[in-house]
Amino acid sequence: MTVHDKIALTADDLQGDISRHLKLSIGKDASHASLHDWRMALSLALRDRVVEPWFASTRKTYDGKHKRVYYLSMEFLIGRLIEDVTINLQVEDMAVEAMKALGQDYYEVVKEEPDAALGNGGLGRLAACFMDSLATLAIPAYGYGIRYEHGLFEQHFENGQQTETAEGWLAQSHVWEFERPEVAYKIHFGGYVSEENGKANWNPSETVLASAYDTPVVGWQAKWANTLRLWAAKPIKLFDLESFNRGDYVGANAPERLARTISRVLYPDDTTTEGKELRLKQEYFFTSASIKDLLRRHDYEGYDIRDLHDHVAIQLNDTHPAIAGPELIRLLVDKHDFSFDEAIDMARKCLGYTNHTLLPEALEKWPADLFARILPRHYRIIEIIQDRHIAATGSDIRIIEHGNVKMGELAFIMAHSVNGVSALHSDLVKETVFHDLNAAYPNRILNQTNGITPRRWLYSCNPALRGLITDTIGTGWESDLERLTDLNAHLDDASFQEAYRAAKSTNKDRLAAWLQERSDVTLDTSAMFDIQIKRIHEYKRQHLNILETIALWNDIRDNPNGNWTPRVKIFGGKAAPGYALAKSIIRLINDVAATINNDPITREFLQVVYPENYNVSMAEILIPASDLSEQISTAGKEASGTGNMKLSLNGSPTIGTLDGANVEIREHVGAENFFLFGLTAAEATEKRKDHGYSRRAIESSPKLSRVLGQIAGGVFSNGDHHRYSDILHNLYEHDYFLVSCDFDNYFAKQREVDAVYQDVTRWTRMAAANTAGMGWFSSDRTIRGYADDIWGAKSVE
Ligand code: Z16
Repeated sequence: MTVHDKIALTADDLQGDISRHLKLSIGKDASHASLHDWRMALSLALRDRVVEPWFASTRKTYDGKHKRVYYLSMEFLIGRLIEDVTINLQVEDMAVEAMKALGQDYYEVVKEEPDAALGNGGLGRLAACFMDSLATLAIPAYGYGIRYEHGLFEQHFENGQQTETAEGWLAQSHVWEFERPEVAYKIHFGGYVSEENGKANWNPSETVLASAYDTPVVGWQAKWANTLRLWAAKPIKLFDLESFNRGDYVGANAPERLARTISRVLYPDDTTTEGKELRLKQEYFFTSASIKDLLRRHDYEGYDIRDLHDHVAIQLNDTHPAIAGPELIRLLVDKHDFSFDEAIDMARKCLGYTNHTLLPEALEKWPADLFARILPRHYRIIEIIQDRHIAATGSDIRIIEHGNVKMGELAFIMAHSVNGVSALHSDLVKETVFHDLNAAYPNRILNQTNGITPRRWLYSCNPALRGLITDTIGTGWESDLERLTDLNAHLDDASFQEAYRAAKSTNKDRLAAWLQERSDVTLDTSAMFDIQIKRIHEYKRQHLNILETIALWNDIRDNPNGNWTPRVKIFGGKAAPGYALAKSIIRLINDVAATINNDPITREFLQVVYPENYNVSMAEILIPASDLSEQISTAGKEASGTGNMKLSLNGSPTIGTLDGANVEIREHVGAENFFLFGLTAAEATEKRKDHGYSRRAIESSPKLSRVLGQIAGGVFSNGDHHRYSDILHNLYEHDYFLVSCDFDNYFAKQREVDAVYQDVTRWTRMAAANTAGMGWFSSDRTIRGYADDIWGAKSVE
């Protein structure tokens, strides 16, 4: 049976469904329908086809009494959904044909869909890839998160400087979701705890309603579909009639406004936490609703609460939902008569925790007084967890320390399994942040190296390469990505190489056309496209990249008749609105671009472009067109990276450090197909002890000294000597991220890249070897690892 039989679909059916939805669901006549109307109609017609497999999956899970995975995440960075669904249902051709018969261009309609940007970066996108893999592997699962009214802010550049505006994806109706008004839980905050006959009783001062919205997530070839359930905050009382009657019309709306604030907006910081009351409320809001929901389902299915761990695996995506431990214990003790020991034991059997960073500023902690004010019962429960932990292990690690509640320690102690996201990162987790807890709980820490879904990050975003792969090794690789190693037999085959280059060049043309239309920028598509796309952060070192660009510009100017390899340096990424240095780096990149791009001497060799508002949809255009992937973080600081995987899979070799998953990527694609430079994590740690290292490194590098002198001299700032004093001061005086120490090594490695790029055969082989070697990085492999090692969950069938 093909997937089309399974979902009973032909192009004619689809066309009929689209017309019917346009008329009956959208209420529009085809002659008056806008692009937006067509998109709604197409989406609804596609959604219809997801419902059957979705129901069937729910039924099978229920009938087979299968264990369910609950993935709790503050962020799901989904992007657009139409293509996701057409790809997984394998109906792209049909959709194109049906829309054409209706006088519409399918691809124009697809482009009209706004991204669901309910995430900041890697962590949120990982959750979205995991949802795709869970459905593809037919593992019964729910994603639980927040239905933010405003996703990640939109980025604009004004005179090269980032400004932000609110994103508004929900201003139009989101046709992929089903509202579930009957699924709602009261979520409490504040108040005090009293005791009655030895039972704790929480008397909260504030209550909001968590109301469910479900989006089906269908897997490859519609084999299975799971649910993404997002919670929206609503008032328990819609309107304050008393205030209204008094003539206080603003006050009458207060309950509504207050409640909705909780799910109003995604916090835009990726790796710093601020300890804000609203953020804590968001975390408890969605975690509590999710735990109540899974307990209700367990009860509804008639299972004993004492068997919860046989039916439920809860994964905490970072510490954001770490309150799940105390919340589950609270419900078990206060509502189900468990003893504390029994409840702690049960919660631990259900919970797993994934750590995504070692950066100290990212490790969540809450002022104890704030925490105790918002969640008084949980605060008390955390004290009890801490006491039992100390009593059982003799460890002197505390959860509450120096007036703070530390969520990393809480998550660690409450989980039966703690994992890092790359081999190096997991080792460092053991050696650093959780050194002592690792000793107290040996074998609790394990590794699950991140992965990416090949359906979106190859099949869907790169039709040219998809076609070549299938022509070369047949189908099946889409859900068994390690079959890409079959490409290795063709790496030296001239016709394969030519076809591989043709695919890359198609993608570069597509990017060039997109940029021309969007920003009126013209790209030289024969130049190397050198791409760094990710959040802007000091540890990711976009400044290292732009400093190297300036040094290269100097060299070209000094010797304009040299044998230069033309390059286009492409940057993409947002800075957290409050992160001043990251914003300075953005401005510097834009200032350097303005100077260099207008230089007639270097123009044919070097161009810098930075399209604003990088997001998932933009990544889908940039990644397939990339020739060189910049993964240049200070070793020991990038937990994994996942953009590194997407670029390499799409035939873009890496220039990078031994950091995060770069280490494993290099092992899989072969050291000869990876441009390695820079200090190792251990060397970086040593270097920092070497007082005055950055000034010395700058002084011993003529190229770097010259570049910094130019910046200080106002070459890129219209003579303004102070515009970049923050960056310069940082580099000379601290340079914690070792830009100065890695600079010369990076510059030299880039010149090696230039030379190899001129050897077309060698370069093509390298790029194709990257594609062939990356199969292991499918998120299907990652999810199998979690299912086997952490969840004890199985594929159905
Ligand atoms: C995030 O995206 C990551 C870590 C973190 O603490 C918070 C956020 Cl929002 C990233 C890591 O920086 C990255 O290395 C990793 O690949 C990604 O999480 C997924 O694990």
